[in-house]
Formats: sequence, structure tokens, C-alpha cells
Amino acid sequence: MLLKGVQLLRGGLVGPPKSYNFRLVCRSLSVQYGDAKVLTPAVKQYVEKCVDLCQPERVHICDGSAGESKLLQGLMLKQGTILPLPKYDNCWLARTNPADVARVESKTFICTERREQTVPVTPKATPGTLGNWISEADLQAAIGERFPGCMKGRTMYVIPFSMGPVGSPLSKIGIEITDSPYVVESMKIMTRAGNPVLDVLREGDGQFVKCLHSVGTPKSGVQVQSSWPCDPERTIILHKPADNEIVSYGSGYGGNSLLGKKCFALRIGSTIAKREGWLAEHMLILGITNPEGKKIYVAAAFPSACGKTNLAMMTPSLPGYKVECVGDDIAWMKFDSKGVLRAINPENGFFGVAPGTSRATNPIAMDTIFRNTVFTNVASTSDGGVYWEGMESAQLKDLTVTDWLGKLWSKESGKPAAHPNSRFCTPATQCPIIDPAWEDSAGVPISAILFGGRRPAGVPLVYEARDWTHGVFIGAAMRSESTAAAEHKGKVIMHDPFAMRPFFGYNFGDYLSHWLSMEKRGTVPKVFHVNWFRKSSEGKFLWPGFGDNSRVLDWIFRRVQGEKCFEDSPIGRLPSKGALNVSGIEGNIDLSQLFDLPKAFWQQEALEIERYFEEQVGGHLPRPVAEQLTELKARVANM
Ligand code: GTP
Ligand code: SPV
Ligand code: MN
Repeated sequence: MLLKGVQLLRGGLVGPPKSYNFRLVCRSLSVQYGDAKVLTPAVKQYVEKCVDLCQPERVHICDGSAGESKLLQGLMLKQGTILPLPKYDNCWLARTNPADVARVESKTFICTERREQTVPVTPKATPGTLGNWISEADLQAAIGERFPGCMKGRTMYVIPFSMGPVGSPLSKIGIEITDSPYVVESMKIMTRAGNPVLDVLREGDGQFVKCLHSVGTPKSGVQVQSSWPCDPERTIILHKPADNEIVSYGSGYGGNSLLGKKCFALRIGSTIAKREGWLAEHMLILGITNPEGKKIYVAAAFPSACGKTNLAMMTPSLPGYKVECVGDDIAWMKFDSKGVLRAINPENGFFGVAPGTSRATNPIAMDTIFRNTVFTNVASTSDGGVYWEGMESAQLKDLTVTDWLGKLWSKESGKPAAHPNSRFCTPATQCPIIDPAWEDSAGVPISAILFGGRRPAGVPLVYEARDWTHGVFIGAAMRSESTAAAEHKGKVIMHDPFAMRPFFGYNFGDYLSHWLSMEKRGTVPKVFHVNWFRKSSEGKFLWPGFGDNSRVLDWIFRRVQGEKCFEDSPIGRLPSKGALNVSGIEGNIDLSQLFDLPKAFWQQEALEIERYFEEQVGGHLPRPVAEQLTELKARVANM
């Protein structure tokens, strides 16, 4: 089959090269940096296919070295992609095209043979909200319309990277091919990238996830700034789980372009995890030590921009407690031979939300990010520093501020200085409370799983699931106010089951069955739901959050230890009277409002969950989850 000059082959998204002889390709095309000889035959073949399709001017095989970073920084400075931030050590500011500022869920697709392998198929699910399916033919057409020649005049970078510590049995390898030096530098922070990964590939089974990325070249007539090439109109992010393959076009931003993160570690990862019997989740991992010196690990799934990074790095306000960070966004969890659920953080850095990060809210992040960091879409100050909403503004005295669009900024403008989804990309090793076991290839044992979201009304600060199946139901019923991390407009309460709605790699009904089946594989952790975001009738947060969330972790810790500090409620177990430690907390805490369960609200909530399951999951909903809903409705009716 031929499509616009690109031959299509079964078993791969990217068609075969005209010549399989890499040396031939290399002769007509200079390998400008690195040595093609270090590539395994399979990697060589993949690179060659991509060269043939994208027609770059040169190839750069990334070695992961500091010298390489210097080279790329120099290049990006010249192109205007990054600006120096001389106030700090080795920090840079990137300003994107204003049309390329967040993940684009609506243009993200999973390709499987049958539609229902990707999404629940129900008569009412139009449009479905649990992922987008694409057929093989449409996927090939999408590639054929965008990729041929898309790297003309550019350098193609080949990034070998490991998700998880290099060589760990829980880790997986990827090869990202990209035409963006910004992506290379970000991947070198967010993953373990470079030569050591190729050594593992050569010595191991040679398997890798294929990740092709191009910022794209708009159709003639469409102009974009040269400092941030992209093609927002034609952006598309494609996954083919059967071939462990990802193809992303048109965006240079975050989860769209750093393909190890959401595309690999979550979407492709969840399909591998399903096959192999483990879990790939949108979760932070933290270790917490109590005043007696006992330590547990906790994983927590909150939707994008709902507090994972903050919780993962929290400074407990409760005396005697210590929190240490294993990861802030993604957890790969697997039962070991003793039936203990163990988690690794497959990432190597933090791609964290900048606005709201301050000495008061997240001092640990502030101690992490002012070295070796790439900032994207934050504001800059005339002394060579950065600024964003929520940062202590005392620092601004006598300084001028340039906003994320590059324009002079003042508070009076009423516009944000930093984009709400502006981020820092910083090495995890720089975090002063990084857990001593964060790179342990066996992973850390997980005692509790937290689900949560932004719920301004009705949902209490914390409650506990009665058992595993109830916990899976709570994850499935998660809802949260939308944030700037995705392209949604306005603040609406959206369903975001398991905080994974944008990241499922396969049918959500099958995902639920997989979660339910975990109980048979080992000792399952306790499950909780938390909500730091409940508001008073005046619209103020009822809970101070941040370091005071340690008070909730304290209750969870005691529950994990079996303390009977709870009472039953229609929605789950609540802290019994006096069990939540609020002593020494600043300001008045209205616990009765924080834990109030309004009957009308919960009746409505149960109906909303029912409607969602019916419309979006339909016949794919596992019976035990449906039964949980029936039970909730009955209990709420008798409230
Ligand atoms: P992603 O990286 O998009 O997955 O986001 P995340 O879940 O890591 O969210 P993050 O910790 O970056 O928090 C996002 C926003 O929520 C920031 O503006 C924080 O200041 C705010 N936030 C985090 N924790 C709390 C809290 O306990 N209370 C309140 N009120 N706001 C919080
Ligand atoms: C998220 O949106 O959950 C993120 C940011 O962590 S991105 O990497 O852009 O997906
Ligand atoms: Mn995230």
C-alpha cells in the first residue's frame, strides 16, 4: 500500500525506509553528533525509517552528556527558544507559541483493531469522554498528511531513555526521535537519557517503545514564530499499544512532546501493565515517618494541577512528622513475590506547575528549582529571575516584570504574568527531601492509596473506603473542577476517574476489572478519598491545605496501623470525633462544615455517577462497581 510516497507496513506506524542500509543513509546525511555504531540493529532500523519519512538535514544521537547540553543550550539561545536566567545557576526560560501551552486531550488518540479495545462503546457515549479511538487506516492517513518531509532543514535528535532506574527489572526503555532541542534538554531532565541506556538495550532483550515526535511544519501560508516552531492546527498525538509505538506531531509542550511521560509511562504503560499484571497510574509517591519513627509509603492520584507535586514535597505542620518524596506524577506498581505492592517512580525529574509555588506553600520545591532548571511560560524579572502568580511578591520591589508573552507587565493589567499552566522542569535529585529509596529497583511498599480532586462543595476533607471494591468504586466516581493543565475552558466539575481520564491506554471498563483483580494478587492497600478544596459559602477554602495536609496523613497513618479512629457514614469511614489532629493549626477550622454530608448533594452526586456510568461505561461496567453504586444510593436515601 502506498500513501503519498510513504509505504505502509503492518506492525509499525512508520513505513519502511527506501534503503535499509543505515550507512548509506548516513553517507548522504551527516550524523552531526554521536556515533551510529552505538545503536542496536533494531534502533538503527527505526531511526532509518524515521529519517526516510521526516527527511531531516542531520542526525544527532544523544549521549546524555553535559557537553551535549551546553551545545544545545547555545543553539537554543541563538534560535531564541530559551533565554538565560542569570540570577540562578544554569536556569533557562522558554516562551512557547501562545497556541501551544497545554496537553491537547481532544487530539490524542489510541489505535486498536477494534474501537472497544480503546473506549467503552455504549449507545449514549457520543462523544465518549474516556479517550479517543482511531482506526489503523485513519492513523496512517494522519501520519501521511503530516510527517513526510516535516523535518526538512532541521536536525533529528535520537534520545535513548529509560523510564525507571537504568537496568532495573521494573524499568522500560524508549527511543524518542524529535526535531526539538527543547524536548531533548527536557527529556534529559525528566528521564535517564543517553549512552548507558543503549548498553542495557544491547545486553538485554532489546525491546523499546518507539516514540516519534515532530514540532511540525505548518502548511504553506501559516506563519509561526521561529523561536517556537509548532503546528497547533494540525497537532495530533497517536498511540499504538499493540506495537508499543507513539507518534506525536505539532506541539512542543509538556505531555504532548516529552513522550516518556503521559504517552509512554501512562497510556502505553497502562496497556503493558494490564498485560503483565501490574498498574501504571497518575500518582505521586511519598514516604511518611511518624513521631515514633515508623515509616509508610503512600500513593495518591489527583487530576492534573490538583496538588500531587505539593503533597509529594510537603513540609508537615504536625510536629514529629517527616515526609520524603519518591515521585510527584507517575507510579508503576507491582506485587512482589511476597504479595507486597511495590511502586517505582519511572521519572527522573519534576515537570511541575509554577503558579502557586512559594516559600509559604512549597518551600521544598523552592529549594529544588533554582538550579539546572528549564522554566516554561513563567514571567521574568529585570534582575534575571522568574516570577509567577502566588510567588512572594515582596521580591518584585524595584524590578520590572516581563510576562510569559514577552510583554512588560504590571499587576494593574489584571492579566496573569505567568501562564496558569507554566511549569518548571527540574532534576529530582535536587529535591532536598528525595527519599533514600527513590531509585531502589525493588520499589517502595505502598500502604495506602489516596484519590482526590477539587470539590468546592459537598465532599468532605477525607473519608476511607470500606474495602478494596469500594475503593475501586471511589476511584471510578472521581470528579474534579477543571484546571489549566488541559485545553478545557472555564471551571466545571468534570468526571476524572482515577485522575486517568486523559491517560487511559485501553477501555476503562477493562481497566476497572483489572483494578478489581488486584485483590487476588496480593495484600491490597487501604483506599482513601481526600479533598483539600472545599469552600465556604463565601467562596473561601475551608481547609488551609499544604503542610496542614499532614494532619490528614496522620489520620491515614493511624488507620493503616489499625487504630479504630473512624466512624461509618453513608459514603465511607470518617475520622471519629477528635481523631483528626487540628491542634496548633492557624485560624479557625470549621470541622462541621468540612465534614458535613448534605443529603441533597449526595443524592445528586449518586445520580450523576449513575448517569456517567450508564452513558460512558455502559455494559463495560464491572458488576461489583455497579453494586457499589446501588449500595451508595440506598445509604444516601436513608441519610
Ligand atoms: P500536574 O503536574 O498537572 O499533574 O499537577 P499536580 O497534581 O502535581 O498539582 P500541583 O501540586 O502542581 O498543584 C497545582 C495547584 O494546586 C498549585 O497552584 C497549588 O498551589 C495548588 N494546591 C496544591 N495543594 C493545595 C492545597 O492543599 N490547598 C490549596 N488550596 N491549593 C493547593
Ligand atoms: C499533567 O497535566 O498531568 C501534567 C503536565 O503532569 S503534562 O506533562 O503536560 O501532561
Ligand atoms: Mn500530571
